[in-house]
Amino acid sequence: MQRLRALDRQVRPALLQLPQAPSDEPGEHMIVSAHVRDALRDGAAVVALESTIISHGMPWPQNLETARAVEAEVRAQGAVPATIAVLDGRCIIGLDDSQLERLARLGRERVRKVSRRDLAAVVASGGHGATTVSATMLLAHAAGIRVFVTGGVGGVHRGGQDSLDISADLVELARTPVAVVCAGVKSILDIGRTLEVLETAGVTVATVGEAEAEFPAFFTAASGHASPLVWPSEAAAAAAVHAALALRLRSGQLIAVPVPAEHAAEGAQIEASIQRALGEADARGVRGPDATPFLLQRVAELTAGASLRSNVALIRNNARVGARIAVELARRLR
Ligand code: PSU
Ligand code: MN
Repeated sequence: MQRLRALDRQVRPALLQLPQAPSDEPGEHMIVSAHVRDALRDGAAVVALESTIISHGMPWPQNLETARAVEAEVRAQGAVPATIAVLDGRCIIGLDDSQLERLARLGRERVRKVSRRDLAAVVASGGHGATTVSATMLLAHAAGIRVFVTGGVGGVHRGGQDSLDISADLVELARTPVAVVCAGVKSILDIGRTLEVLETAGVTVATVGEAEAEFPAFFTAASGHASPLVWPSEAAAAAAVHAALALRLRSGQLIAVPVPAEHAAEGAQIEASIQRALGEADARGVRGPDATPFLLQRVAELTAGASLRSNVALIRNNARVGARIAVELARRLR
């Protein structure tokens, strides 16, 4: 911490030139809603939120309820939420409530799951897209948003060393300077290999919590993998994001928030369900972009909704912590 503070003092002069405005021009296909634009202009805290979790990650109507609750948590901390999605071929940064409901009702059949590689195609076709962590990060960055809250990020799938099924989220974290606040990586993935790829890609990975904390596995705080860094507070996390911006690192940060003990799902039950879902995916040949939504849905079914309840509580908790980081970062940038 001491060293970080010294670093902060050294780089502070460089911050005077830090652009408040987006580093990449948004372009005609991107609409930044008025309340988000105003907040960014005023240097207020803004938190980006993704939309794949709404269309593909949760069933109706819990998806809409959760999306609204997450936005409310962000507002309660004094930050402005900006849920990001593609509607009618336009990238929208900061859905209003009717757009949020529209996206939630359309669901996975009528909304495409969109990562970076899919973005131009969905815009060109005038269709609807739910942005994954990768596409949400790049759009948030284009709009000038520096903090993004989600549930869990993608990673290296189990067996990824052979299939090379490695989420575009990891590559995006390597090249886009946005801090992604999440509850770690679900054990539907290979957590150890995910951390290795993040290290190779130069992504700062930290957990907000007690010293010696493990990198969390979404439903449980323990993953068996030490967290590369641990921040004792939201302020410390914000200081690291601030230093990375000042250093012009151009890479992102992954900030993990362990599940609060009272919301941890039954570890053993979840693990058994994950094993079964993985077996089913394999047997049915579910691969590629369909793998994550399939596994999440099957785990929710197999745990009779326990994983979904845990999921909702977790994301709200992430939103609270992420918004506090955004508020502290905005204060430092002022
Ligand atoms: N992990 C979760 N919940 C999710 C996702 C991942 O626990 O909703 C979504 C996110 O949008 C993430 C995407 O960016 O799945 C990763 O998909 P893939 O594994 O196909 O890269
Ligand atoms: Mn994949």
